[in-house]
Amino acid sequence: MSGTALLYDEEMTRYKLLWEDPVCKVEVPARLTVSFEALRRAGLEQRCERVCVRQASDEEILLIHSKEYLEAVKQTPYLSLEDLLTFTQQYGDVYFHPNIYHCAKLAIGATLQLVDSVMTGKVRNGMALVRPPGHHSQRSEANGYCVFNNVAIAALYAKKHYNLKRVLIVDWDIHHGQGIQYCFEEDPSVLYFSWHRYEHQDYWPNLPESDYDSVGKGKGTGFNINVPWNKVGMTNSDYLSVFFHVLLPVASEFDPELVLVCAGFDSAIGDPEGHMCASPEIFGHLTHLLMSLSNGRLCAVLEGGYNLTSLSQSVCQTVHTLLGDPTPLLTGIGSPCYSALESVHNVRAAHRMNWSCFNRAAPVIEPSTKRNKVDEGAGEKKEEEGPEQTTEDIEWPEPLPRPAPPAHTVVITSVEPGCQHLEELPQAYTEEAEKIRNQPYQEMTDKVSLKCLQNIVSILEKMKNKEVLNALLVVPDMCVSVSCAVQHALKSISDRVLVVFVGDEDVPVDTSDGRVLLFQICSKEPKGMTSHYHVPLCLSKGGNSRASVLQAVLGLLLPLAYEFSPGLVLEAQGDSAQLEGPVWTQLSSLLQGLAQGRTLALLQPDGDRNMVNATCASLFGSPAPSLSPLGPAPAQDVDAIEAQRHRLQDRWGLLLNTISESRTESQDG
Ligand code: Q9C
Ligand code: ZN
Repeated sequence: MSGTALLYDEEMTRYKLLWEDPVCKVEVPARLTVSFEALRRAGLEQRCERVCVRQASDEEILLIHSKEYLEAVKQTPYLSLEDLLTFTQQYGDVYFHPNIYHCAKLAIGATLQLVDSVMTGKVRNGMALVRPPGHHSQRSEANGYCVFNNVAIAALYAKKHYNLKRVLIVDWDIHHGQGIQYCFEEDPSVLYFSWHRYEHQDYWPNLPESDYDSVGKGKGTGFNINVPWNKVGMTNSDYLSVFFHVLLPVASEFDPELVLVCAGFDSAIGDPEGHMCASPEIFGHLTHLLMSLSNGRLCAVLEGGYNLTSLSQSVCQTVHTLLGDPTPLLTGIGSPCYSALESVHNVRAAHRMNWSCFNRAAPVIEPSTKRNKVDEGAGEKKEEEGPEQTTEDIEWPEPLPRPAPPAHTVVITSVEPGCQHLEELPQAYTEEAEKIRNQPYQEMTDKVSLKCLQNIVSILEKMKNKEVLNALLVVPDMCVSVSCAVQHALKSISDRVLVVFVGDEDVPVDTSDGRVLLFQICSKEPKGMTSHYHVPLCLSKGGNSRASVLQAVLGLLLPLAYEFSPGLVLEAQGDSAQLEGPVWTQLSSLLQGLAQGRTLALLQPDGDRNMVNATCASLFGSPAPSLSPLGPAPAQDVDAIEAQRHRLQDRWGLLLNTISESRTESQDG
């Protein structure tokens, strides 16, 4: 099952602000037309399955909204301009137009059509480009440009029609979707995650309940996760930090059956509302990371996004990833800023009793970020805001195209005579393979090994030339093969190679010069560990516990890897590897966010045939199967993970998830 749905109807551009209102002037029809046009120009619209948009029924609207409110909105097409203005003024930061009710019904209908397409297996994922947005609207209230709560309705609709028990809503819009929070606060079947510009409650909608300590109520305790941004200017690193250290661990533990994304792009650079600095490419990565959940069932629904350039670029990045195109390179990933780290720390602390992935989290820092606001107010004058135009003048490079190489995945499962192999190699590569074999591995003189090394060199060359995206090789001698692949990759592809090795072997790669980062999941306590580029992680039974491996991958490996920024990922299983197939597949899928998807996977010939098949599927872009039930990670595994974090976090700042006494605000930026 594959395919990406796109939902769009020009009718949703046919309403606009009819009077002067500086608060609403950014919410314009062009938001949709430029996004759609950008998808077209990039050839993305043509690659999606166009699904038609319908109107929502009253019954569907009533899943969330009151009868009285629906009836009131129903009358708006017949109001005079003056009455429309009066009607509008009962609500906050929103406007009505004679055609907005029609558009709002289409926005819900498009969202529900998307849910149907994904849940019936017509497509794997998709995006709905809609206006008006939804996440601020409440049971009996329009708010923040929103009339009906598209995504909240979709969550209940999905539960009702597909009997879902767990739905995850990820709200990456820069505003708090308080409307969604109110809907599901007491509902443990819908996990709502939102990050939002907050500035200690100084930013709209200025609610105390948008802070990190609103964790849900009653049975829903733990199922509402708020990450407040207390400063503007947050970057890709800050966003990734929250994904790795907050959202993804909880989402994996929750194990949703469907992911709905409130895809607002006012959290991107250049947005006049958000004032953040994350690049459009980050949404390609956020999308990729979320596709590791729910067997890839993901519905992205447009919310905000008011800089037309940034918006349309971000929409394209999201759709590229939904279609399976190689992820973009991110540069300059590292430590989150102090304020972001404070938020990460506090939200983990607030949820430490709710999720076992957080059970080691430190308590809320003192003075709390709530009190900072009070202190600031009482103390010296607030920092000068500067003119509003500061982020509107900002410039950023246009995202690069994300072409898919002609061959997605090369698979070579045998080097026996008569079996599949690559075509004849240029003389130079044959010689190089011979040389590598002859250096430390003279004992390996048989033809099979030589052929195998030649295949490795050849495939790496094809990756470099962008003829091949990724590859799987079954190799007779893992250590020689890893060594050969690393040597050739360093020479030919990139000066940074990430090696992820499962097993207890002494991996023969040189991690002394910072060009190779070796992450090793093993079962024996490693000897010395001094290098910041060798990360041996000893887990019980070599990674027998799904929860441990996942915690290590999300909280340790991915932050390290994104900061290291390799040009190639080498993933290999040695003799003693004990990872379960689904865990390995999940790992492999997540790692494809690195190195623009350039992955070389090496497996042993005597290994599990299912492992080969599962690795192939993952490299081809199939969604990884979910890992439930996760269960809690054994204490000694968490000890091992935390020991590595403490050893490495001075060098690799994206590992930080806690404010320690040694790090103070003054060290920031
Ligand atoms: N200067 C959405 O993005 N106005 N709604 C905030 C702060 C309301 C945003 C004013 C912004 C509503 C869907
Ligand atoms: Zn917004």
